[in-house]
Amino acid sequence: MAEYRLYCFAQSGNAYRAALMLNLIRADWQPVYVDFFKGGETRTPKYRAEVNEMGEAPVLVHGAKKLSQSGVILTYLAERSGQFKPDGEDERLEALRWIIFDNQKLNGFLGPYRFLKNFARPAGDPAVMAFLKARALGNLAILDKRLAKAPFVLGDRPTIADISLCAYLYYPAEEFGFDIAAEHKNIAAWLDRIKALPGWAHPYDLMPGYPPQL
Ligand SMILES: N[C@@H](CCC(=O)N[C@@H](CS)C(=O)NCC(=O)O)C(=O)O
Repeated sequence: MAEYRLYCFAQSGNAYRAALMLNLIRADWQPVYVDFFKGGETRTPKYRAEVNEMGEAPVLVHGAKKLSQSGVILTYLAERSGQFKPDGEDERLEALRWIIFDNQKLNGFLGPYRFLKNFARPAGDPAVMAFLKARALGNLAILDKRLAKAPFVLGDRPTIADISLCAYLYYPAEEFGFDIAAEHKNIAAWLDRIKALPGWAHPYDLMPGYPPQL
């Protein structure tokens, strides 16, 4: 059995953060497929009792530790590996600030928008979709502006803040109905820089469950 096991599925940008980090740090890891769509696995009493009481993926299992929340998983892996680790108190707090912004405001709106557009049955109500899209675009603009200042979110080198924020941005433009990279030139260049890191892989190649069974 691999050292790390990650409960995940290919369409989950939240899980991609952890999967990408594991690959970038060259960890010995294996995915555990979560049947999110058809089986509704995260909603089952068994999953909530045995895997994650919050009913979410990703979950990282490492020895006796079982961690959820991608920001916690990223922090744990950065501290253990010493890679992509914010340096000192100021950077640690700055990384946390962007990870929380990402969870709540960027992928927090973009993730549900993409879910309702592609995977939910029935698809999202148009008013809800318009709200989520406007919020996501406003927050993408904030990230694009930040990335005009430096190659990575905290400066010259990539950290867990970058790995968190890029989570949904490699999925195909058709899944959003708009091209994030084409419309945000600093984000596009930053995504290319992350993609050039050794160990980078696309979410659909890194995690099981593509194409999805709906
Ligand atoms: N803030 C969490 C979000 C995790 C999350 O919402 N994961 C989705 C899959 S992409 C999920 O399991 N959702 C189940 C639900 O909300 O019921 C993280 O970053 O890990």
